[in-house]
Amino acid sequence: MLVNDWKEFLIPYEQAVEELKIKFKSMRKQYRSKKEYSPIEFVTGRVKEVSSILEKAKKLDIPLNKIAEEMEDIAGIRIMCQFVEDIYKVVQLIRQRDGKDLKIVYEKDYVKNKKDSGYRSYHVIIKYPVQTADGEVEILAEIQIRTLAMNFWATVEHSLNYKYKQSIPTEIKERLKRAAELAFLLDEEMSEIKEEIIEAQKMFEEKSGIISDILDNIITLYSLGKISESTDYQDRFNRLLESGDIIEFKNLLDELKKKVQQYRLEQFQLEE
Ligand code: 0O2
Ligand code: 0O2
Repeated sequence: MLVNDWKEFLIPYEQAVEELKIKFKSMRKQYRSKKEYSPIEFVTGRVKEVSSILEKAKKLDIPLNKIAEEMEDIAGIRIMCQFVEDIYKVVQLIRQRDGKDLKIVYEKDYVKNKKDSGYRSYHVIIKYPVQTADGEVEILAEIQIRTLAMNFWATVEHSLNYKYKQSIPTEIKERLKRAAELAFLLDEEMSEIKEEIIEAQKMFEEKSGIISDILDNIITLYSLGKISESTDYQDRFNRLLESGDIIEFKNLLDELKKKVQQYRLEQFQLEE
């Protein structure tokens, strides 16, 4: 192919990369505008260099007239996530679009089944329609979904591969494999911290709910004319605020609820 032919050949791929980047970046924006946690941290994309296409075609024995059908990653999108679980949420988001603006061809889970090199990422190969001046063309694209730690490892390993022209010394290969495991350990550790943070947030919300119910019931007691009892409960509540755990708050709330119910019933019977 001549230089100009390559330029023309790559136009739909460039368009696909731009469109897909916008689509995934706007998913992140939508989560953020709803003040929700986004499983997408950031998105990058690239069209493979002509020299890399030629190299890969040679390696995989793909004739030049079959590149469009057989080379899956001429258009590449990379989605970075904070946590491993987010990768699967993003895969789910992509699956929801299957048959709409893209078609999933197949998926490769290198997160659960790491490659020999130590590489981890989730790959989704899609067919993506691009509208061109000559009508619609459907191109293949590869979406790589990975954590920040996986991305860090893959970037360093990729640049070492480049430096050593694919033949990294055995000792360095082994060290890279160990580093990949350490990166994965970091991901697992971060996931556990995430669970703890979510747990702590839930506890905080539950405690705030109980505290506001206690205050409501103390006010109700007061409005039912039980002034001194209401003051006693207020004192107990103040002491709990200094050192009480959630169980003690729950117990105080149960006691208060029973009292309020009892006094309401008495008042109702008096009125009859
Ligand atoms: P923002 O506001 O910086 O997040 P283009 O210039 O149109 O070809 P793009 O996507 O702007 O394409 O450039 P590129 O280089 O593909 O995109 C990289 C995007 O990822 C940029 O965001 C970078 O800021 C972001 N990025 C790169 N590395 C990191 C990183 O380690 N952490 C984080 N959080 N973001 C990173 P944008 O889209 O310019 O927007
Ligand atoms: P580039 O420069 O990123 O575009 P093969 O390349 O034959 O092993 P195949 O069938 O093309 O595999 O698909 P695979 O294994 O899913 O890999 C496609 C892409 O995933 C690669 O593209 C890399 O981007 C990435 N990848 C796969 N394995 C590794 C790895 O061990 N280390 C790093 N850093 N990246 C990896 P390209 O064309 O190889 O490279």
